[in-house]
Amino acid sequence: KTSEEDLFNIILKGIREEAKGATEKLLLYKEPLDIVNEYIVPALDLMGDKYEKGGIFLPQLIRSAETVKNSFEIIKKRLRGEAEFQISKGKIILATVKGDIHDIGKNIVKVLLENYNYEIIDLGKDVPKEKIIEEAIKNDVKLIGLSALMTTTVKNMEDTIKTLKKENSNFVVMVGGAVLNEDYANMIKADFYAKDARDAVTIARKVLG
Ligand code: B1M
Repeated sequence: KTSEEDLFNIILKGIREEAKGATEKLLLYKEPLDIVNEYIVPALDLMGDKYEKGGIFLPQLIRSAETVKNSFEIIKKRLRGEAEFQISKGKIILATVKGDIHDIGKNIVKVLLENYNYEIIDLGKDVPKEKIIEEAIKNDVKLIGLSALMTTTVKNMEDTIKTLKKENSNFVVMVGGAVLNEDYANMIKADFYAKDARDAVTIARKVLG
């Protein structure tokens, strides 16, 4: 019976209407971020592989992504419920770079950083470097977090970092996204590489305290 299937299979099959219930059940005994790491990311990785190999088509990938969105609604509520609501520890800009519309990972990072009392200015997805620089200056932001999921858009990430540093060498840039690793992040001159949302919090603490 589908209602008893776990979240992993619900995401694979794209059963949107069962995602919330399955997530609520998991939250009875699992930490919110463990659900992300043990169910959501592996299921999307598998769907991505299948899509790349031609085993599934784009509409199926979209349905899985929508299923994750429903699940994350519940996870987000739980994380927000745990927040301590103290005074902001500082502002951070988050954006998925130009040409890239993948924002599930960025949104997870956002909720976790908010949970640790950072004020997030979320510029969304497909964001041109000009917009990022404008907002960083306007809001007097030191730490800028960029996300990219495709080999083709890492180039835009590199370009954004270059322009940011040229504008103000004190800007600190952290990058993340499944297409990156530590070496690649160094190569494109990012200050920090975050492999997941927990890493992003560690970096924010280093930079902003
Ligand atoms: Co797309 N997609 N997709 N996709 N998609 C990938 C990235 C792909 C690898 C799949 C594949 O073929 N194997 C492939 C890129 C190939 C490449 O670059 N060589 C691909 C493609 C090709 C495309 C389209 C071009 C398909 C098409 O239209 N023909 C298109 C892109 C259009 C565009 O961007 N211009 C497209 C569209 C989509 C959907 C809309 C269906 C959907 C996105 C929905 C959305 O985001 N709103 C989608 C999805 C879901 C994926 C996969 C399957 C999963 C991505 C994801 O959300 N993972 C992906 C394959 C994969 O990654 N294995 C794939 C879960 C998420 C929690 O992980 O984003 O890595 P991630 O975030 C992690 C960490 O990386 C880190 O923390 C997060 C939490 O742990 N992190 C940060 C991320 N950003 C961070 C920022 C930080 C810090 C940490 O600081 C700032």
